[in-house]
Amino acid sequence: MAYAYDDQNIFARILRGEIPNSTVMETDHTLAFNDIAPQAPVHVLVIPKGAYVTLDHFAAQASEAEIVDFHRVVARICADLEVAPGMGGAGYRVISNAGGDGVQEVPHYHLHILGGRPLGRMLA
Ligand code: DGP
Repeated sequence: MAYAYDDQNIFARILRGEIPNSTVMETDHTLAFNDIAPQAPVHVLVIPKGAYVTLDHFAAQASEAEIVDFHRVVARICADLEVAPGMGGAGYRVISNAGGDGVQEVPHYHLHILGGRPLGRMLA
């Protein structure tokens, strides 16, 4: 089985500059931008620039440079937006939806960073 990447998905179009976005941070390998329908005061989407569908696809096939860069961007955003507990923030939640059961709307790997309010329990 191979991962099938649809290069017409919305985030691929954002990466090509075909659709505007509210960029929070950009590096050689990673782009982070505000979610169009924020669920919390901080709701940032972090995406690799490479063509990966899900977290497992990214983790299995991205280079170490891409994987490290992606997570460093997550850390810098959590610090910059003052949600990182280790940096004096009150906390955050990271979500990655995958596939049909995960209700993934956009088939380009992304992490949601949510914060800026108490997020409640997600798992019982
Ligand atoms: P999901 O694939 O279910 O993890 O969620 C996709 C998220 O992407 C959802 O929270 C809404 C957001 N989104 C969809 N289209 C756009 C867009 O064109 N711009 C931005 N900034 N966010 C989008």
